[in-house]
Amino acid sequence: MNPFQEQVKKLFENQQELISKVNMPIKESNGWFQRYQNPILTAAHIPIAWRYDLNEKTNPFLLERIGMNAVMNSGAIKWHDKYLLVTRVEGVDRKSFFAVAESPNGIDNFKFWEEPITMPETDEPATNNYDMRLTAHEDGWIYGIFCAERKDKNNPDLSAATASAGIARTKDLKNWERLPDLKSKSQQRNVVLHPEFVNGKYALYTRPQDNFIDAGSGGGIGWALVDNIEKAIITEEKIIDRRYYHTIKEMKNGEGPAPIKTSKGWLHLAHGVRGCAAGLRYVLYLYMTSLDDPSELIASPGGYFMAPQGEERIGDVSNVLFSNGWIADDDRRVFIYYASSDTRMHVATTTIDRLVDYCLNTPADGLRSSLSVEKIKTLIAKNKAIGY
Ligand code: BGC
Ligand code: BMA
Repeated sequence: MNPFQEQVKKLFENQQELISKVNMPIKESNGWFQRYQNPILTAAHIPIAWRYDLNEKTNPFLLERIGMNAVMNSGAIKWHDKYLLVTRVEGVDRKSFFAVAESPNGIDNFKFWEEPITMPETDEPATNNYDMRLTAHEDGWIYGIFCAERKDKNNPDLSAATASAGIARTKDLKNWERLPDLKSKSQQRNVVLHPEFVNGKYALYTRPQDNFIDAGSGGGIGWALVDNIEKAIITEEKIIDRRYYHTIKEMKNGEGPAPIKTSKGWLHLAHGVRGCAAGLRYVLYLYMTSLDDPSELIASPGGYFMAPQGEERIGDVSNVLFSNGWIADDDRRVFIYYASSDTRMHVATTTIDRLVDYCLNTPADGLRSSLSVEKIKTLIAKNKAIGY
């Protein structure tokens, strides 16, 4: 082996060591979920062959030719007994694309498939595609709905952009059929397909917004029924999970992954955003809707479920947790896949029963300091009555 080949061998060995690292749970005290020691995917997990020209003649210095920046906001699905993420990979050129990574246990040993996804374009190609939500729909297709971002041609500001929902479907996660983007009167970034038909129609969770960044007068997470997914148009949209002043979702909120069906209702994971002196703070929260009408809110536990902690707080866009993927397993375990600070992917595990209990028994946000105190006093009295 010559020195070049030695160096190549080392690259592969180091990566193999990283990928095969066992991920151990960290003790959490609140019982809601379990965090794990290591991120499950980072830029360093991206295959060597996507980044390096491994030919000594054309790359004598063994330079990385295509730099990668981050692996984040990933859709998730259990597929042929494997835990699959459709990740958002971001290159050093700030372009995101989708790539599947697979794990045998959902917690570690995540490995990318051979090539990133080739996502067909529409007649008006997007500049950037990101944050795919996967839905195994009862019509037999797996849908991926994602944000397709384009330059706003009607606005001379160089940064002005538009966000619309790109829609694609697949049967094998390799070959994707692109459908027309969702037509909606407002911009849309966080659109998620409900897994079942509702009144014979496709149902979408939406997030109407005034412009590219601001949710503005868009009151929260929306709901819309669509006749034809191959030509999806929103004609009527109603708000099902509102934003409120001085809460974790004051500024924006958005549906995370497709909801999980439980005997007590649909379980939803979402993100909430508030503004502060340090910029926007993104946290994750839960809510539940009715089985009879998935657009009817039945539980709204107050505050956040997960917030950035320790090194999760730091990254390209600091102070952000974002999740667009979770898997409910046959044994009622739930794998929550979340990204921290637009940089890396993590997993947290819990169970359906814990999440439902959390939703139904965590007091709602009273929206005033004095009501927060009342909630605590009620709990103290309850504990006192049994001797604590
Ligand atoms: C970025 C997203 C971000 C959005 C709004 C996009 O250009 O790629 O990560 O959520 O802007 O800030
Ligand atoms: C958004 C999301 C994510 C991202 C977050 C923080 O609006 O759609 O892509 O994680 O901002 O930058």
